Amino acid sequence: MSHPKFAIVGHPNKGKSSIVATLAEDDTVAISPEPGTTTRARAYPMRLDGEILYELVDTPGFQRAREVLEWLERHDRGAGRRADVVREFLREHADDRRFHDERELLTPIMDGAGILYVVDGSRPYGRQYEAEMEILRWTGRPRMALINLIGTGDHVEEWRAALSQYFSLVRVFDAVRADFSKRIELLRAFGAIDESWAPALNRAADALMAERERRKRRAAHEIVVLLETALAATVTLPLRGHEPDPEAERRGRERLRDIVRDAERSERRAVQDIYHHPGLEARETSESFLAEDVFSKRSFSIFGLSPAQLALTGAASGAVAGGVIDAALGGASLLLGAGIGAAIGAFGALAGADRLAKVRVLGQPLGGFELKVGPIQDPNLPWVILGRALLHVRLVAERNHARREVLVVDAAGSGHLADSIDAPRRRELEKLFRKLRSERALEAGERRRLVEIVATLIDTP
Ligand SMILES: Nc1nc2c(ncn2[C@@H]2O[C@H](COP(=O)(O)OP(=O)(O)OP(=O)(O)O)[C@@H](O)[C@H]2O)c(=O)[nH]1
Ligand SMILES: [Mg+2]
Repeated sequence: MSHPKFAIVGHPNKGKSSIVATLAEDDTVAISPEPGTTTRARAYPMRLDGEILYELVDTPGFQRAREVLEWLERHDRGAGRRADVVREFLREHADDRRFHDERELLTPIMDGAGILYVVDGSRPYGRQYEAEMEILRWTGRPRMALINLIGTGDHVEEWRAALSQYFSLVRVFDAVRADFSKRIELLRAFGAIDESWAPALNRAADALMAERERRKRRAAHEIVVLLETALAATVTLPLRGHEPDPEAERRGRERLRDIVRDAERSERRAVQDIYHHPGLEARETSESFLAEDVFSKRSFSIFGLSPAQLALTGAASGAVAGGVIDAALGGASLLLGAGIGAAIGAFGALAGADRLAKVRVLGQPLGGFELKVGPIQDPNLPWVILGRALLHVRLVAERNHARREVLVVDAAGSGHLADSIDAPRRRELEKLFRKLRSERALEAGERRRLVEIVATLIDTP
C-alpha cells in the first residue's frame, strides 16, 4: 500500500510551506514573508529508516480562484461529475500561464492527495476565500482545514464558523510553535478525514514517538562521548631539558582547551543532525567559557554546582569544601605527579601558572623529558559541560523546522542544572566523572548507566 499524501493548499503567504517544513521535519523548505515564495508543487516525504511514513506536497497559493470557479460552474453537469469537471479544467488549461498556480496546486489533489487547507486565523475572515474553498469541495477529495496563527489578532471563531461550512474537520495548528505532541495529534486527526489512511497514519504517529525516544538516547550518547573526551583529555609536549618551560605549558593548556572546544562542537553538530537540523546555526551565549584563558567564572556559576553541592557529591575534599572555585583549584585540583625520573625541581615553577589541569614532567626511557598537561581536574568542569549540552539539546529537540532564525542558546532563563538532578544522582554522576578524570575508561555497564541518566535529564526541564 502506498503512503498517505497531503497537498497543503491555500491563499498565498498563509504559512503553507511552514506547515510542510514542520510536518516533514525539513528545514530546506523555502519560507519567506513575501507572498508567492512557492511557485511549484513539490513533495516532501517524511522518512524513517528508509521508509516513507507520509508525504506533504507544498504548493503555490491560489491566484485566480474566482475565475477558476466560474469556469467550473459554467461546465457543471451535476454533483456526481464535479471531479471530472476539475480534471477537464486542468486538461484544457495545461498550457495556460494564467492558471499556472492553480494547476500546480490542483494536480496533486486530483492525483490522489488529501487536502490540508491553510488559513491565517490572526486576520479576519473574508468572502474572497469562498471561491478557494468551493473549488476544493469540487475536487471531492478528503479535506481538513488548519487555522494557522501568523500575527497576534484572534479571529479563530469567525474562521471556524466559515470553514466548517466546507470542511468536516477544522483544527488550530500553529506552524511555527507547534510542539511534537501537537504534530502527533494532527497526524492522528488526518486519519479521521479518510478511513483508509487511518492505519498508516497511526502507525506513522507510533513510529515517530518511538523515534523520539531513540533520538533522545542517541543525543545522550553524544553527550557522554563529549564528557569522556573532555574529562580524559591530556596533551603531551616534548621538553628540551628538564627545566620548567612555561611556554610549553601554555601551549599544552591551549591545546587542552581546543580539545574540549572541538569535542563540544562535534557533539552539537551530531545532536542537530539527530533532530534533522543539519544546517542549523546556533549561537551559545556562554561560549566564552572556553575562549578565555581560564574557564570563565560566569558560566561556571550558571552551569556548575555550588561549592556546597559539590561537597555533597563527594568530589570535594579539603580546599574545595566550602571554598570558592578559585580556592578549590588551588588545593584539590592541582595534582602534580611525577613520572620516572621526573624533574622534581620543575614543580614549583609549573604550579604557579593557572591551576586548572594536572601538570607533570615525565622522563622518557630513552632519555629526554616531556610535559604532560591534563586531565583537567576542576570538579565543576563536567557539570558545566553537561549543563551546556543539556540546554542545547532541549532547544534543538523542540525546535520547529519552520523556524529560520539563528538558534540562541542562552543560559539566562534556563533552570539551574543542579536543580534538575537529585542528590543521589549527582553523587552517582560524580563517581563516573572522577573515574574519567583519572584517565580510566568506563566499563560498559557504567557507560550505559551514564547514557541513561543523561537521557532522563534531557527530558527534565
Ligand atoms: N509567527 C508566525 N509566523 C508564521 C507562521 N506561519 C508562517 N509564518 C510566517 O509567514 C510568512 C509566510 O510563510 P510561508 O510558510 O512562506 O507561507 P506560504 O503560504 O507558503 O506562502 P507562499 O508560498 O508565498 O504562498 C513567513 O514569514 C513565515 O515565517 C506562524 O505560525 N507564526
Ligand atoms: Mg510557500
